[in-house]
Parts: sequence; C-alpha cells; structure tokens
Amino acid sequence: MRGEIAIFVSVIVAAMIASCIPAAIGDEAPTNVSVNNVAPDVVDVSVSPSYVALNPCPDSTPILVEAEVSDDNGPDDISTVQVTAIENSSGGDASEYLEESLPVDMTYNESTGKYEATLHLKCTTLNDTYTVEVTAEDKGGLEDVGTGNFAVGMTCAIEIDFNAISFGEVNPGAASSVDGDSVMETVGTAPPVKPTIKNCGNAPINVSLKIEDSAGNPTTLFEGNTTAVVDDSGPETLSNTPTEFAVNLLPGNTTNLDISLYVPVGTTWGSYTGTLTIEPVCM
Ligand SMILES: [Ca+2]
Repeated sequence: MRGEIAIFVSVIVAAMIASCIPAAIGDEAPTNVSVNNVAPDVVDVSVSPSYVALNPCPDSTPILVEAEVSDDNGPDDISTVQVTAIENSSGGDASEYLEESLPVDMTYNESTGKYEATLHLKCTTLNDTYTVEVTAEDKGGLEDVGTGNFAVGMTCAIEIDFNAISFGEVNPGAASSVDGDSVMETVGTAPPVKPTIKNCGNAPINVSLKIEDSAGNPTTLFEGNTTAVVDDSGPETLSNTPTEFAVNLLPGNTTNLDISLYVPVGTTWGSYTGTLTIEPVCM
C-alpha cells in the first residue's frame, strides 16, 4: 500500500513539472506561526491520609499533599507548584495550624509523576474538614489553582506533671492535702511538683477522676475519703467509678488538681496505697 502511494505521488509531481516547463522548478516562502502559551492545569490534588488522627501534643502530624499538573506547552513550561492556602470548613484561613509558612514549594516526584509536599499539622488543629489549595504557574506567568480535602478527627488527650500523690503521715481524724497549680513542671524536680493537668488534644475537655485502693490495704481508705478540685470544679468525693469535673479545658491549656484525703477516726494503722486514674472526656 505504501509503495502504491509513493508511485502515485511521484507521477503527479512529474506531471506538474512537465506542465510548468520552462518556469523555475522551486522557490522558498517564509513561514511563521506564533504558538500561544496556555495555562498549566492542576488536574488533581490529593491529601493523605484523608482522615488525620493527630499525634498528642507537643508532636505535630505529617500529611502528604500531591498534585497532578500538566501544561500543553510541555512539562518544562511549569515553573512553580506551591501549596498556597489551607482553609477550614467555613472557608476561614487555617494556616495557623501548619508548622510551615505558606506558600510551600512542591517538588516533582519522578516515580509518581506528581508534585508533592509534606506539611505538618499542629497538635491543636481543630476537629474539622480542611481544603488545601495548590497553585501552578508556568514560565509565561499563567496560573491554575486546584484543591484537595482532608479531615482531622477529634483527639482526646491529657498530660500530667506528676507521677505520684503522697499524703505523708496522717493521724485518724485528720486530713492531708496536695494542692496543684497550672504550671507544667518536670517530674522529679524539687520542690515537690504541684499537680497540673494539660489538654494535649485538639478539643475542649472535661476531666474524670477515680481512685482505687490497692488489694493489700488494711481497709478501704482512699475510696470515699478522697476529695478533689479540678480548676474551679469541685470539691467532689472520689470513688472507684469515674467522677466528671466540668472544667471545659481548651486545647493547649493547663489547670490545677487539688486533692485531699481525710482519714476517719477508727482507721487501722499501716501503709495504704492506691491508684488515681485521670482521663480526658471530649466534649
Ligand atoms: Ca504554559
């Protein structure tokens, strides 16, 4: 087939040359075209994981933003691809939750064929859905914007600055108190740590407390004889079932735990141990 076309064309050319004799057999004409620059296209933006469970404070949590970008003038015409904005579900600026400052340059990954950047969410990033905006610009200054989404779940977490509560030596009929403060201290430093509770999650919390006597105690002492105040909530008497303190502690904030033990008259003498359990209650 290809051979037949070649023969056919050569006959036509021969006929044209024959009809033009004795005119010139060739000439040149200047040819020009202006190829337009067209904007790059941000085809797709994705964020992984799409549902983020934050690490408790003070750690941040990485997310990977990937963008598929093309340009009809060729891939070399793409000059920059950047993460340019992050917004919450209300459309408000959420860039305060990033460890990085925007814009963040994205780099081309040969193996995925996509541009990518790793961002770090602060531990106080609120439970919400977020939109990441990616802007691609070509060498002619034309731009395109694409967006991708992710969600941040609720993280309920606390940190405490004490690893023991010591009531010392107490006579029957007397009480012993350990008062807290709102300053997170390093456990083991002198003077003795004043109990502090910190919200290291991303949602407001209440705090629940329970206290349990160890199995080897001479008699039950802590349960029913320990009272606690958290922030301005209480005093409440603690038992072996959780008591919730309505403190509405905001993410990143700290509060005091004041705890007191009353030793009733008639209590058997000896050493007593117990376990205080402190848990966050997400609201
Ligand atoms: Ca272009």
